[in-house]
Amino acid sequence: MAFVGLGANLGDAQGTVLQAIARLGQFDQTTLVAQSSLFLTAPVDAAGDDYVNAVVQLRTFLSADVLLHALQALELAFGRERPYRNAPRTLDLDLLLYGSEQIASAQLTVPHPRMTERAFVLLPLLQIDPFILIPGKAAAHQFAPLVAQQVIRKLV
Ligand code: PH2
Ligand code: MG
Ligand code: MG
Repeated sequence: MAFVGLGANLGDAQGTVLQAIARLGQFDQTTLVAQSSLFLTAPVDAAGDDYVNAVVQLRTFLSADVLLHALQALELAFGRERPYRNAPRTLDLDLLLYGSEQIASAQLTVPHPRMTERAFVLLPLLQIDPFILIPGKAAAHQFAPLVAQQVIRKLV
């Protein structure tokens, strides 16, 4: 199972996230197993409008690298530009977890290194699977108290 975090804060963020979730379910050798609610979240370490965030669970036979490339292609299909770090974006797709694997390559770090510090990742993830383990770290729910002060509101 892979978990992917979605984020958008440019243009029709909610529409983009919903369309992107549908497109993730159409990836080769992949099924959409679960999706969280959409959340409206205050930017963390970033400027610009509030974000729409969500997390999805995928069953996939794609390798982590191939999945990463497919995620990057989908970002581009939604007009993603990268003028500077954490710039407002039409669509951000982050590979959060890939089974029980720990990956540290030049292109990819899994588990996503900041996922335990961010309510906009942790809370949607826990909504899908309250018992999910973060390989090399701990049960995800153990980090929830640390992000309790971050502003995040359920949309749909
Ligand atoms: N993504 C970031 C930086 N800050 N803040 C929120 N609320 N949501 C995000 O998706 C987000 C962020 C870098 O990818
Ligand atoms: Mg991100
Ligand atoms: Mg990203």
